[in-house]
Amino acid sequence: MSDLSRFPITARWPAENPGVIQLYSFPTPNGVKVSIALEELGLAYEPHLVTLSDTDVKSPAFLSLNPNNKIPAIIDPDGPEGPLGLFESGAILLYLAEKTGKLAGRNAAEKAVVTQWLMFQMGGLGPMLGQLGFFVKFAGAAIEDPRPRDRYVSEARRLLAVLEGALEGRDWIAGEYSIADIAIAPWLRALDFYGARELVGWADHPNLVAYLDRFLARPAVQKGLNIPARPA
Ligand SMILES: N[C@@H](CCC(=O)N[C@@H](CS)C(=O)NCC(=O)O)C(=O)O
Repeated sequence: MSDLSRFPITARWPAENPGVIQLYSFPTPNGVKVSIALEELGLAYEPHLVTLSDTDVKSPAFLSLNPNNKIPAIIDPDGPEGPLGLFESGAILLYLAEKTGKLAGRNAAEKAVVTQWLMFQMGGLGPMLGQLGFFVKFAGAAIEDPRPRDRYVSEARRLLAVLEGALEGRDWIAGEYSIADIAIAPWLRALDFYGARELVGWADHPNLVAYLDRFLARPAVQKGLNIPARPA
């Protein structure tokens, strides 16, 4: 029986099954990357709903696992050197792919390309579309100065054009389906939630439209998108 008591987060979100990966998350684009990867990889896990409110992500219990107060985070009781706590979705995806030997390329060259697109998402697409959402849908929408919003609209358009070109003639961004797709596609899906599809010319990107449909048709994706379940 695994003992996770050295992780203070387990006092606030107790592990019913401490022998499996503990997932602390909310179904946002960053959060679902991990639930989708866990589903795709067939790993056993226990999801815990951590909302984005300060009472959750800024609680001492959550900060003990991720001092950066953001979901997702995991504890793997069966880590390489004993139980391992981890945050940052990109790091978690790489860790899970390495643990299983799946979804990150079959040789060093393929792994490097998967990592390249994963970094493109982590350093570019995610932060830029996240800011776009802030200025179009959330609190930033009330700001009258159009420059921040315009800046993120043009960055989003630029990044979408990069992806549209890279997907020409291929189903998945690094060739085979990989953790890079699991990182990228939920962010493309978020454009609809932000009401920003028209702003960024989504319909003018046929490769992206087909890519997102292909991603959403996967059973593991459909399941992972709703884990942890939102409160009723
Ligand atoms: N770079 C981080 C970003 C995670 C992130 O932005 N999480 C958001 C939800 S999508 C969050 O927890 N926000 C809560 C807050 O900032 O207080 C990752 O990829 O894990």
